[in-house]
Amino acid sequence: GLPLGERLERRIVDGERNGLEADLDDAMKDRKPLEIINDTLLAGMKTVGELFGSGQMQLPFVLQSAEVMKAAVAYLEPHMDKDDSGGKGRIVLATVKGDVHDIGKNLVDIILTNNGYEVVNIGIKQPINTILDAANEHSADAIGMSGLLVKSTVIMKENLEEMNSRGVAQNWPVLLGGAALNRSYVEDDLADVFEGHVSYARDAFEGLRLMDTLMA
Ligand code: B1M
Repeated sequence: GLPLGERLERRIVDGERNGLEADLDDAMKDRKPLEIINDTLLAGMKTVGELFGSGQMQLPFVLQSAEVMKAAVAYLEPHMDKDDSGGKGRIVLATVKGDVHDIGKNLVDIILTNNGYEVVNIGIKQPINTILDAANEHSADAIGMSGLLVKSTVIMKENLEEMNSRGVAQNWPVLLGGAALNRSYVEDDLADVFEGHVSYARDAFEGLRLMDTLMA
């Protein structure tokens, strides 16, 4: 058969869940859970995105891959190093209105939670209203929005404009992430529009670094 790393990557691409746990146990013998996610499982999801984007893979199979990815992350999560004191600050995290993609958002949740933040993860397809209500209700220190669709980049802009018009732009620094964004769109275009502080996180680890800077 294939070497373990390649086999795990294939599992994501093929959406093959049988035997997943045994392979992950083997992989954890010489790699940390986060290394397995970053170097192997995410490579599989990237291939899925390419195959789907080029018409070589149909949506139901993408969904199966996403489910195997989620199962793998859930299995690895208890084995991660953690400081889950929650004492470094509190962030409300959401996938924006109209967008169901949540694997990246949930990874951000795990990384922040395991590194001392309290994360209020309010789920997918969240309108700005709900996001702001949650930020108020939980006295959040920051807001994080995720979105993978090109459409979501427009929604994020509208959300920031809505925060301006409600006069709450200064209340929470905003972190944005997701595959359709890029640094200059966020840090040049959106930062120009927004009356508060907005920054771009390329991945979950940059999200953590940004939070560490913002909360320092
Ligand atoms: Co969708 N999908 N999908 N999809 N899907 C994309 C995004 C797409 C690029 C695929 C493609 O065409 N190549 C494309 C968008 C194209 C566009 O907008 N131009 C697309 C499409 C078109 C769609 C549908 C419209 C398909 C349809 O119905 N015809 C539909 C949309 C439904 C909707 O949202 N209304 C749809 C549905 C789905 C599934 C349900 C099948 C499934 C999602 C399952 C789920 O999430 N529960 C799915 C998947 C799996 C993908 C791809 C293949 C993989 C996404 C993923 O999980 N990646 C994706 C291809 C791609 O992204 N290139 C695709 C792994 C994940 C860890 O990465 O979320 O980027 P990501 O997170 C990264 C960083 O971005 C960052 O950190 C993470 C890494 O550390 N990050 C943050 C993310 N959020 C952050 C927030 C932060 C900080 C960092 O702070 C707040």
